[in-house]
Amino acid sequence: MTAPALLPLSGRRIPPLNLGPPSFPHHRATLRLSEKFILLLILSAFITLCFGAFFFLPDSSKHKRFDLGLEDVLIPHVDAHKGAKNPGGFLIHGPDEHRHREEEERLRNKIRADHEKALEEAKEKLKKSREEIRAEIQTEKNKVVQEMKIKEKKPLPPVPIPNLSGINGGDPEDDDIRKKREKIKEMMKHAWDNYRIYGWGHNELRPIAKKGHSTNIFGSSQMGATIVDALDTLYIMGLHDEFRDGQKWIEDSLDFSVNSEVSVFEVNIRFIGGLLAAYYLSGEEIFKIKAVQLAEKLLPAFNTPTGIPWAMVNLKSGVGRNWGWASAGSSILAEFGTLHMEFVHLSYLTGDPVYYKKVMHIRRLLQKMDRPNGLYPNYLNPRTGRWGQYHTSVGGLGDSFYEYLLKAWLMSDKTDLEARNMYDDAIEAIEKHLIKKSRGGLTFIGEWKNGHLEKKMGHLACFAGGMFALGADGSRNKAGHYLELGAEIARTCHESYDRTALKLGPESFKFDGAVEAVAVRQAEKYYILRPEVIETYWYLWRFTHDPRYRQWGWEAALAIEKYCRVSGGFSGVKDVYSSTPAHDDVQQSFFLAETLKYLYLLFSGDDLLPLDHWVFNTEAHPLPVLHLANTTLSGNPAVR
Ligand code: DMJ
Repeated sequence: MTAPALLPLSGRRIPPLNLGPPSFPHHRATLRLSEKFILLLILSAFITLCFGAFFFLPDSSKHKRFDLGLEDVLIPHVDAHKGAKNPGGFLIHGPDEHRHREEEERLRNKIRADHEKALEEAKEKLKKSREEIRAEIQTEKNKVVQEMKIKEKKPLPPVPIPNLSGINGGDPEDDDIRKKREKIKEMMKHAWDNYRIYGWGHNELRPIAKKGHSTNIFGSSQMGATIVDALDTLYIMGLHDEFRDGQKWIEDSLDFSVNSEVSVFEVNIRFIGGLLAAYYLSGEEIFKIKAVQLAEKLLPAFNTPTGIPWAMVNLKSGVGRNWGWASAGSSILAEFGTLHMEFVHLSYLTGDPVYYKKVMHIRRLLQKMDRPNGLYPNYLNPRTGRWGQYHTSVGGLGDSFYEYLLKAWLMSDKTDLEARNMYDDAIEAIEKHLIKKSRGGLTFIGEWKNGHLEKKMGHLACFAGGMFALGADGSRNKAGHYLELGAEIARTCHESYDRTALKLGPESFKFDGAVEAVAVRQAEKYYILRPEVIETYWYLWRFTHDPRYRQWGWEAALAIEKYCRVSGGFSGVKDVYSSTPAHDDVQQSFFLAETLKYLYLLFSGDDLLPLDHWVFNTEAHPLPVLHLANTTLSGNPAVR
């Protein structure tokens, strides 16, 4: 990452003000009702004028007519010499002509009466007090909201439900492991209960100040990010009362019709991913409906000259833009490249290929581009379709793009070979140019910047240990090699934890001469409850059953309990090398979505969410494998 101090969350940063233009048609009804009355008045005045002109002008039939064609269609008229014309343009004579005049008169009277009624209503409105008008607007608003709710309840088309085995269970036989699992569940309850008390509905929690918290990635609205992110963890832990509380809040209060500029990537992985996982686990339709509503709001972000989405979109106006700090106005690889899983599921569940087409378009575009040294740079300009700065990283800004190539293949029941090939090509280039061994024998993943390798690895890049292990099976005859590589990355990341005072890892660490796996700059010494190292332990545990991964995971859990737990929840710490660390006073939503979920899975049996049926999105939301071979998602590589 380029500026870790500014990257408190997933490595994406601080957007400035929203300069977006007006609203989306969808929401006008609910939010512009007062304007409706003004418009009504103007319209009435205009109609009065038109009618005045129409009735007081001399009868055109007695004079020379300017036949402009349209007139025949819009107003039935009479030709003085040749008889009347009906609306279709045929000539009418004798009694027919009389009947036609009567009909015309009747129509005029009706229009006049309607118009007068509208005028009267408008006058009545103006006589009312401000409060009365406000109350009426509120009633109308409520009506629209009610109608929308009814619409929301409309079921989406049925699709074959994928294999959902393993959503319960995982009870460990070993007593010690069972106790550890129980402890993780208790930590989850502590995090959730405090959020419930002090931060309910806010995006995140300040566990020391004991109040709500949010950041720019969620926009300016309270969208209950922690609720949505935590749901599936609650579900698999059997915390069903808490799950139902969250569901109720989502039903009653989660509203996407807000004038708020959000990160497309973050909202996709946390909200759409979280809602879809909650839907698959619980079968509750509301989650699917909300996911689809939100996805519709993200679609305008793709309205760029290239189809590469903007980083941010205003949920109300649909106006998008990129982070001010991104090189040359670029979109970020890890952001526009981390939509595939959720978008394929959206197309699957709705039967609407629009989502699928958006992500496949991104893939096509990337396939056509030159890649320096076979590497994907992190920045791509959505206007020109050209790379920005040549910076490549498997940590922040690049990370989950590679993850989603592999997971697209896994999620398609291994039929999306195109994605698998792109993944294999990408990691071969990464291994060649970015992965090195330190003098002390630690394998690390550096970053390619300005033509040279920076020997620094971010906490975010530690997820790659799990990714290499997950992708070992199905690789180009190198399964053993990738499993080993995954294990080496896990060891390095464990070292980055072990070499600190708190036994928690820094945000990024260096490999420079005598310095190995240690943060050097003060701004890189923080730990914000991130999951990546524990995620890697869990994947390695599933594939090897080597007890060291459970032991390392337990060390991390104890350290979190000891140094991050406070009375109001869990907080990040500012310096993992200080034995008396200051807290940052933020309980990140991904702590509940990912860190605690991976810990819980680490101490569960493999029958809970088995990896041949479930693929975890980058926010640890499990989505089922789809058997797409017989499904029509136009352009689906499995079908072609
Ligand atoms: C999460 O939001 C996701 O894992 C994302 O891909 C990057 N990292 C954060 C947590 O560290």
